[in-house]
Amino acid sequence: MTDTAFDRRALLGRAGAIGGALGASLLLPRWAMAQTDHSHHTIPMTGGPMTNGPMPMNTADGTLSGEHIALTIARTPFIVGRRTMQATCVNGTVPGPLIRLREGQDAAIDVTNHLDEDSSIHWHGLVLPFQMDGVPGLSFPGIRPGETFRYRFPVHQSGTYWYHSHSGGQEGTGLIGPLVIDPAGPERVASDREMILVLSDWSALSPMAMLHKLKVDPDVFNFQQQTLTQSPSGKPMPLSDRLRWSRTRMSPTDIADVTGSTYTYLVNGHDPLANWTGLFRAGERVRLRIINASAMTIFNLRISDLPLTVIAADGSDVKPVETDEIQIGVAETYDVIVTPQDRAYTLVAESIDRSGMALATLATRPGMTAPVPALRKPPRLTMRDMGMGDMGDMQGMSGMSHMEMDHGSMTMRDPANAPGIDLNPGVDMIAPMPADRMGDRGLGLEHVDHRVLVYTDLEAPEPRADVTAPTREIVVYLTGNMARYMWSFDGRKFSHMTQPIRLERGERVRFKLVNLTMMTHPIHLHGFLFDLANGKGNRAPRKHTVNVLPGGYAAFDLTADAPGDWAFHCHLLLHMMAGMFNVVSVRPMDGGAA
Ligand SMILES: [Cu+2]
Repeated sequence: MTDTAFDRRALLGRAGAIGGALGASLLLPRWAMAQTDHSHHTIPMTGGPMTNGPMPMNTADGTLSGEHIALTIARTPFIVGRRTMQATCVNGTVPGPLIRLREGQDAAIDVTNHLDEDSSIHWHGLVLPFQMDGVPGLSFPGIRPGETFRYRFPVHQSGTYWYHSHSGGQEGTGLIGPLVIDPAGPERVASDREMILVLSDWSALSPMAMLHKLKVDPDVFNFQQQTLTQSPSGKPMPLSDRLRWSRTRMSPTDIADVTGSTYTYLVNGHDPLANWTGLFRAGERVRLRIINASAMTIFNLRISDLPLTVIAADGSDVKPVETDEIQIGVAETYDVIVTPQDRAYTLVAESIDRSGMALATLATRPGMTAPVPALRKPPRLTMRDMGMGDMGDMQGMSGMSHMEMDHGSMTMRDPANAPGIDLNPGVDMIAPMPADRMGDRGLGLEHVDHRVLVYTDLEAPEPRADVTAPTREIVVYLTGNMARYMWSFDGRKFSHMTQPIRLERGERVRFKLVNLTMMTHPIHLHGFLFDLANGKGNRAPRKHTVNVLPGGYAAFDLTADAPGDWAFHCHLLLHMMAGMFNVVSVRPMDGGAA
């Protein structure tokens, strides 16, 4: 379907204003619906938007389990607010059905494509043969219209994961769903109930249309942009600062490039007014499986008056750690335990730029609500976010510009600060002094008056023998030009001419991801669970996606034990589409072929 047709549908939906009535008659998968039966162990939900009619399911509650699973990809009407739009979805719902596997089983998943374009499904965070990874043009040809592809893989892990299309912008139009793998033995941390919370962002604009608009005007979705005569603190901005901001061609409020001006933020497919509600009994230990399945939105998640005990990150168990707020990058997952009392709680997932929020309620009875906190003030970039190390923290912005003016020694685009990158118009900024930011709170959470999870809080529950010292370091620069909406690694936009990152099979390498831009990028490597190099030694936590904060770096180690070609990219969909993507190629393959 063309973008034009998509928009016309959206307009018709708005004119019709039939959301409420239609919503009640359509079905969500059981896990995503309001909970009405307290005896049921899995998920909650109240009627909100809906998608289409019932589809064949393996189990009574719509969860798909077992050795053989069938999925169908098709276009389906989807209602957000009062608008009916077309979604690309799995088995008729957005998000798609819960796939629940068990560690140790073999999975055979048939995916049939009923679209009029190619499609695919990638199993995000699963370690499997590369031919089953679901990236068209890399791991397989993709699934043509009308065809069925059988994914077959052994399940060697457990935890909370998800799946999504890796074709065009389909993941941004609804082709997402949760995937949970139960451990072969008991869970490390027991709970009385679980809820799955799929966070996503929804727009009437297709990702391709967004990309086009952003190429024309990078601020098109930014309705919070300050005038450039004001400093980030709201005080009049000295001329020197104004010049510097304009030289870096960036607004200090450019925290997210697609915002609440076009996005509605959803929990389990429900917009904030639908108020998805999860029911529990007072005193229960409730396990929340939180998945950020957004296309473009990093969320700050918190539940007023309820501490969050994080027990897993990206599917892998961590030593339980209590916190109050989590910045969750696109594609990350967290499992947390909460022990709510006999009342209602509001779960808030605020977009990183604070232009909107996804909302849900946890309650002991249907219909209960709790106050919804106001959106907090939009965050401001600090000197540390601009890659000036700690200087900004000590001196503030005016101090910095003083130094710059007095000494002229620190520039924002000195190639000596990023050896090896391709310096071209796609690189508008080179952070001069990127700092290790794995112990830093995410953007905008620096000064909130409660606990915030940072990567250095994460630690494997037990020492691991497979965490050893790397023998080689690979530095990857995250680069971009905001004004032209160009995104790349090392200044090179992905194309068939790009050299892959080559790893020798079996070698142990460190990836150091240096963010030369002023945005947070959630970077994902397919095919591996890597060891976050966060100073925990042999208790390094395993992850598949890492937020790299602006002007800083993050690092992880991995053993190149999975031969094949693996996608490596920013998980902000439009950044990936714009070129922040490369291939990690591990050789030799089995049989010794290089
Ligand atoms: Cu990015």
